Amino acid sequence: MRAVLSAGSNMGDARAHLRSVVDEFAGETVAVSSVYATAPWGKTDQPDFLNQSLLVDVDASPHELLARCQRLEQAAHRVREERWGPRTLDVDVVWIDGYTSDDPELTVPHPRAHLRRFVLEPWLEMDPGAELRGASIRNLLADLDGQGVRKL
Ligand code: A4P
Ligand code: MG
Repeated sequence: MRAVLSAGSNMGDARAHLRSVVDEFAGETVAVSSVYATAPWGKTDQPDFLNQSLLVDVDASPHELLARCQRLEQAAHRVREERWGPRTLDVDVVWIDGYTSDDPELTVPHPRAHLRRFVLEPWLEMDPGAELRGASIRNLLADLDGQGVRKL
């Protein structure tokens, strides 16, 4: 099963938190994006994030993949406080090939992915022909304005 994951951190050692995700999926990774410094989305009065995406090919069910992502968040001692607020590590399942779900536990594609430059830009880097909700990532990006994203 192919999937796109998006990792983000803006607390503590953000580079190390992102590395923990890359390490977890090292044997199952098709492509990994650069690390991007990104302006906070949603709640803007918080530090910039580092974001990175992975295209993985895992021998697991969608919920097993989510559980692996959540274990990584827990290992980074993530404290859930305010919505869209600062976090040590957030790992979202952005897209799964041939799979959609509106289950609140695991909504796929991620309901806000198409609005987020910090998700689409790294995805475009990994897979320039990718599509989301019937639109090319490239066109979705062209429709977004603002949202500073800088490849490091
Ligand atoms: N859940 C449902 N679908 C999914 C999915 N596709 N992937 C459920 C992951 N989780 C999914 O998640 C709450 C619940 O969503 C989980 O229990 C899971 O079962 P959460 O991560 O605890 O909630 P949250 O992160 O506080 O809220 P939300 O709305 O999910 O936040 P997001 O969407 O993850 O956004 N700005 C920049 N620049 N970079 C960022 O990385 N991240 C956020 C968080 C906001 N602004 C940002 C960034
Ligand atoms: Mg999340």
